[in-house]
Amino acid sequence: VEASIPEPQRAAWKKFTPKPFDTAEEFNAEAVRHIETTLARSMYNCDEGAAYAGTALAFRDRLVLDWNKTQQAQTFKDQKRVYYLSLEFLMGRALDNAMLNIGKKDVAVKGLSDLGFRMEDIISQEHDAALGNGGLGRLAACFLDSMASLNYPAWGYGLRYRYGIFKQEIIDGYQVEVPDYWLDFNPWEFARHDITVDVQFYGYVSKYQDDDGKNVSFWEGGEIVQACAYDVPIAGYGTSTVNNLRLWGSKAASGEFDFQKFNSGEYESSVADQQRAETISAVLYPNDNLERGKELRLKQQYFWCAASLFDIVRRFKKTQRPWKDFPNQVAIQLNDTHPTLAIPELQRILIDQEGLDWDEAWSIVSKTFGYTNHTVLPEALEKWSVPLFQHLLPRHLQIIYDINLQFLQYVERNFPKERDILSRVSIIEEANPKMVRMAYLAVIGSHKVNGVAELHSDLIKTTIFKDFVKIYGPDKFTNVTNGITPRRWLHQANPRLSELIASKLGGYDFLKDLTLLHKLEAYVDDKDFRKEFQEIKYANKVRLAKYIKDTLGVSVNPSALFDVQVKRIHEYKRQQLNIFGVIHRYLAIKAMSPEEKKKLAPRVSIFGGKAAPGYWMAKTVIHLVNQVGKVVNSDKDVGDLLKVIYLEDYNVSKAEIICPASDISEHISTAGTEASGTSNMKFVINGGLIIGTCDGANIEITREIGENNIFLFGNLAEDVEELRHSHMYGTYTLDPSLAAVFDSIQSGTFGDAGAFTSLVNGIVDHGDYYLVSDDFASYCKTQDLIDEAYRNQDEWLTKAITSVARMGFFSSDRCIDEYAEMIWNTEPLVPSKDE
Ligand code: F55
Repeated sequence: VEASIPEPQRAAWKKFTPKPFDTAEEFNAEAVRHIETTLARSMYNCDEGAAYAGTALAFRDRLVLDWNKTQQAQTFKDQKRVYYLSLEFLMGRALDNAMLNIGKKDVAVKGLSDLGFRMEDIISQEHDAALGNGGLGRLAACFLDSMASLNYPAWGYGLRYRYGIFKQEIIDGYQVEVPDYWLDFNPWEFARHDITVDVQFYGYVSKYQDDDGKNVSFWEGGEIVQACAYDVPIAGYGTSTVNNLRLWGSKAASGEFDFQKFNSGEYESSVADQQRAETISAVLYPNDNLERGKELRLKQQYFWCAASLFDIVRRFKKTQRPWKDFPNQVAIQLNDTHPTLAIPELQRILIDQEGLDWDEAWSIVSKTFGYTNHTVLPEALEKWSVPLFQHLLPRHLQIIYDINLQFLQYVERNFPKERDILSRVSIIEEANPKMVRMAYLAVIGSHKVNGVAELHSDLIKTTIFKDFVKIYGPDKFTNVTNGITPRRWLHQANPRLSELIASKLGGYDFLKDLTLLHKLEAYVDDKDFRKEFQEIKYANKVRLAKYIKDTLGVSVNPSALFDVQVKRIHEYKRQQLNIFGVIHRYLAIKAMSPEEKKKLAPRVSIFGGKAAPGYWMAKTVIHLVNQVGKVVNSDKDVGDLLKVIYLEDYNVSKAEIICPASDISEHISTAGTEASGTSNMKFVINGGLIIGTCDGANIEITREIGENNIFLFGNLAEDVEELRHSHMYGTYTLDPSLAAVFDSIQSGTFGDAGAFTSLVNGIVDHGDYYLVSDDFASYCKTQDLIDEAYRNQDEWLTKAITSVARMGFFSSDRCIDEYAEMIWNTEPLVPSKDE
């Protein structure tokens, strides 16, 4: 590339390349320049918001220079790239991460204090980028961080929602949803108005014969919506690699207005057309683990897949390589089934537009994609009705039918004696209406399918994809256990702990190689280290206690045991089990003598998380937690012994305050339902212990940290089916302690009993699908063990330190290396120093 630019231009360019700031003074010069010129604000008008903007823009300048270099180097080197397709990227705040990755935070801290600002206040000015629901979206964000940090040439592709996940307010104990308009000021995105893709919807398919007499299909008519690229730089830690996250925004194809309509006086309808186009990327669907089959959601999926594929193919075609090289140059990872349309879309491009024949095209397609499954819950498996498909994407439906035909013929040849297998594995479910099973299409169109923790990866092979294991053999299915980025979830969230670790390990190398944490075990008996570790936990709890006081007006004792469950509210995650346990504890305290009370460890039960707006049972759980809090927190008999807190609007930046402040966190899903869980990892790496079921990554966490360091309880996944069956057809006995809890609810202890009947009846009368009653005794007993263990602070501390030391496996860097090796077949591109 360098050589292709004539010498005089190169020299001129080099001469004027901006020189990034180095000192506090140079930082201030940049920040003030941005505030005065970019923002057009004067010093008298410089509040914390403006100081945030100035700081962000100063760091952004440094980031962009490395970004340009990285992208140029990746183009020049032309090796295999990874494309991570995800409808969700739950990024959180960017500034602190940018400062960590670029370096120079110390310089900015000094500079800002000269201007009269505290860095903490400036960082908290930033609005979270909340383009995701929960674990799946946050995993994508951790993966971007790791791919950049490990120098993989990788791009994320997603949607630029105007509204991210709604903001949750708790009003009178109920969840109220408020729109999250987050784009007011976003210094981290670059609108690429020159990078657009026209995306087609509706229309019909025509058939022609080309000059060689070959039948060709062509998708015509319908309407066009334009995709516009917005790029977000993703900086790696300890490297100059800056990757790209490309988010597509939708707008009307003709640009501003339909001028014909505009001129003929149909002004309103031309504005309406434009708004309809912009609706596609307007809002993130707020359901996690539930698919509701809305047309607009399918439009979002196709819009994003078509724009991304066009972009990827355009980039490949610039290299002028033959098509057969495509899978050697491009790896596309599908984050769940949401981007599955990319499979028929690539097949369509190759056959309808590039003129390849079917087999040639399919061989390319099926070598390009990998599919990650995140759930076995039946209600979360995506299905789209055939009539809707036919209407919106007629050509894709044909291609899916053709893929299905080829596949079923193959299955029939290989399993001629199996009667029912064809209907079981068909992409088309023979229901009324017929449905397209997206997970099956994803399996058939990918060369690898992975689950996200060992148990989950085993489960998908024996349940939802059992037949496919028989058809393709077991090697198509693999496991990549989830991980988290230690940069955000250890260093940024818990700077003091990170510093303490660095002081013992001789530097911050562990942030790049988390397995180095094992060296901490040598300090488990070191008095000074233990004291410092404990003080840090306490300080983090004081910080959370202050946050609780400031936001809710409730005083909690930072010496109490902080028991935390923060995650999306879902029946399978069993927040109801937790709150029933809290009520059980409350009833016990009410019955205690003063002597007994003295022996009990004070506890703060902290809940947080959003419920999907249409998920009534989840909203009922939120209501119950708040009602219990109202009663318990003002009960003089209880005092400090128990407080119940509902933290409003749980999100990434709040998680960064909460995770370092827990003693115990709850990961208590019905065994076999939580694919992995990732917050379990965030809590343990911050020196908290876990109460959990044998589910998801809890199992591997136990294996790594040792079973003495985790509080496991409850039935095993292998027994769940039989238990459910016994509820339905056997004699069902409710756990007696749980019955007492229900009595207290139904007698109105926590307000209007009628509000909670559906919650109680689901367990008492409707089969207790999530086994709350079956696990209740075991759960309460384990909570008692926790009380006892917490009384012995010395042993508790040993468990916590030992656990941190053994968490090295759960870095998302390890995940990314596994994906690269097993699925993507890609190598890092190490940036050259001299540039
Ligand atoms: C969002 C939309 C739909 Cl249609 C379906 C699912 C989701 C979603 O948010 N899923 C999700 O967050 N899944 C979680 O993925 C995590 C990362 O792999 C897992 O740790 C977690 O167990 C799983 O529930």
